[in-house]
Amino acid sequence: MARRALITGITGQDGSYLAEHLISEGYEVWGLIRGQANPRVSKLPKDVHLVRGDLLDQGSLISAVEKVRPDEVYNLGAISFVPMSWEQAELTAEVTGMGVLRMLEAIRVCSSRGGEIRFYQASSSEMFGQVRETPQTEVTPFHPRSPYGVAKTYGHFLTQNYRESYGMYAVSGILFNHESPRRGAEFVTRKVSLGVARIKLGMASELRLGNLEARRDWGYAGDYVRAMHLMLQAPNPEDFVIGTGRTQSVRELVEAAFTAAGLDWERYVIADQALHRPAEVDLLCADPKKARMQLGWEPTVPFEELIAMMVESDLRLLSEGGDPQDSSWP
Ligand code: GDR
Repeated sequence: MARRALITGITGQDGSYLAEHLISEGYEVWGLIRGQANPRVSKLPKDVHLVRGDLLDQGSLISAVEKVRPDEVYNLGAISFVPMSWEQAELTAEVTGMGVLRMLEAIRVCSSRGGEIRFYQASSSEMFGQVRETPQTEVTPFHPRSPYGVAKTYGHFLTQNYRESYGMYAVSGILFNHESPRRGAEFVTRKVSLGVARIKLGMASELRLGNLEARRDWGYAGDYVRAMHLMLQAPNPEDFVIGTGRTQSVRELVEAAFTAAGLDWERYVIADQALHRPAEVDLLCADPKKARMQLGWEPTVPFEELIAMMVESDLRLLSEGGDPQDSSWP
């Protein structure tokens, strides 16, 4: 019988890539969908099954797990845009933090009736925040710098605690920034690739950004979902850092994106103080050695190639009249 996976956040960038990957591995894939008439559902692969539920609603998660009887649960659902977490801190705590507790509880209750359910928690490099060391590993201490980072840290420790308290197969992937043509338009890589495409096509004359000096470890989302799956196949439940081990500044990202379209970024980019965050994470850089050694995982798309792929995709999308805001992807 096909193994069954339940994915929360299936309509997001990672959820969509993970669903495709698991289907290609022979899984029966279920997505947890909240709200009525969710418009993003139409973009999912047609073999994905849907079950209703919400990370804010404990009973709905128990019902979903009971109905699907998954072998693996991937908890990717979250409020994931860091600036929004200052504006809606309580909601972020509820969805991104308490949502993990509710999903773990649903699994604990349902597994007590037999059958192991393996759990993957989408932890984040934002937990490192004001970094204590570089590069960051599985044992680097956390110092989150946003309500989002704090909520993710809660979910991370809770996952570890359920593993230790109940012997559950529950793991966290500490994923560094990962991007693709499906990235939401609010995140900096996609904002830049869309901005470059608009300027190139004569639809805009400038691009306003915040802190150009922040440094991130940017990889390709399609590679990172493979790591999620590999983590749940390991003989023992353990946490892993997933990243490329290389770091670039937002300025370097901008330069790469404009260069990919044959434009000079300095003519178009405006650094706007109003877009700076109340507390910034200045530098993130992964040490993915453990994932390489134990999972055999390697990133395959270098930074410049990733950015060029995104610019090219947005040039195509906009020249065909597509709307990047319609919750869809090319
Ligand atoms: P991040 O991603 O906060 O690292 O979290 P984001 O792309 O939003 O920001 C990266 C860096 O770019 C700087 N920046 C800007 N960011 C945005 N969004 N818009 C701008 O105009 C802009 N100008 C400069 C930011 O200050 C920041 O330093 C992402 C999310 O996907 C999280 O959910 C995830 O957990 C982490 O990555 C790993």
